[in-house]
Amino acid sequence: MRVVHNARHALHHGKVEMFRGELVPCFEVPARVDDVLAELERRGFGTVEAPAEIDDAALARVHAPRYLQFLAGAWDEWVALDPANAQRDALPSYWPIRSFRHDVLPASFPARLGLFSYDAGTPLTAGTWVAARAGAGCALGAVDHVLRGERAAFALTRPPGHHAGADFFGGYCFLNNSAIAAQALRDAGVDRVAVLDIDYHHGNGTQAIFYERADVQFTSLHGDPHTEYPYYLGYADEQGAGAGLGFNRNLPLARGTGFDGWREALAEALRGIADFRPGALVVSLGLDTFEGDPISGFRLASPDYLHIGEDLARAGLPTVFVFEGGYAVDALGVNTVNVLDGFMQRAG
Ligand code: Q9C
Ligand code: ZN
Repeated sequence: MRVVHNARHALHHGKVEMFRGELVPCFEVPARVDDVLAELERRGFGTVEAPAEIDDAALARVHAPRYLQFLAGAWDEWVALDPANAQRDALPSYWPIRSFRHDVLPASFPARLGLFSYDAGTPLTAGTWVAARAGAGCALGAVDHVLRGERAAFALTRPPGHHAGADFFGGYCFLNNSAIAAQALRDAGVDRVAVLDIDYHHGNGTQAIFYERADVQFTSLHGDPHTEYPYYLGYADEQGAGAGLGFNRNLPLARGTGFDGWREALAEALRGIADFRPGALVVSLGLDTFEGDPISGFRLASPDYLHIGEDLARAGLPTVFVFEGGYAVDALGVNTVNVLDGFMQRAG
């Protein structure tokens, strides 16, 4: 399998995130991708390559121009507030919730930081824009391989993407790599694209981006938002709206779910995807469903990920895998490569 690897990922390196009243060390760390790369090498799995330079037009197919502009200049604005900020992550403190205006773009940088985000757990750092933009390039590179006839390709990048919406960041995500991949497949002429999100957390950004569309179907398996992040989206009754009604599917599962229950939900998700008759599949590949994950609550074990890969291959679709969450760094390489390996073994 072709692996398009973001060599610039470590330029995004948050120090701290806000958690229950204190700043704690980031869970989303550069070692995550390094561990996956090391496991690919150890097993001699796949061909690792760098992405081609990207065209920002592909980002603007998914993200709002004023949001992209904000991201591109955010670090310089942060440091301009106070030169000492060069040593600190930028974290928002204010958010325009119900009754506030979203159309006015405040001159204040901290005000715009809050306008374009939804949590205080997603630090923006000196290299965030460069790393995230290169990561979107990896997603586009993986799409190119699949368009050229490869059965599957993997975009190995961080920061992750599925919580980022058209004009907001959050959940460690800035650019929605999976949405950018799905849109690029559409733009290349694939009539119907399915996105399957198997990260522990609901892919609220991807859902929101495609919610009113019938050409991109979104399906997500995740921890029940009644108790799990991102809390405010990801419920089973969210089925899409307008032209997109019937093309969004959420399968929330209780915290504590093990592989048997999880795999039944996967089978159900894959039946819905088959009914849609897509020309390609984008998998938001989060590995935070692992029993050892420090911030999640499912109980999947390392060998289970081989079966996930096999089940996904049985869908018989050209498949773009996009790396998302997964924070048990020591097991992350094995679990990730298990999915890809199981897929290729079954795909032949
Ligand atoms: N201190 C992804 O997996 N908050 N994002 C968790 C733990 C945010 C996860 C709180 C979790 C976001 C891509
Ligand atoms: Zn996650």
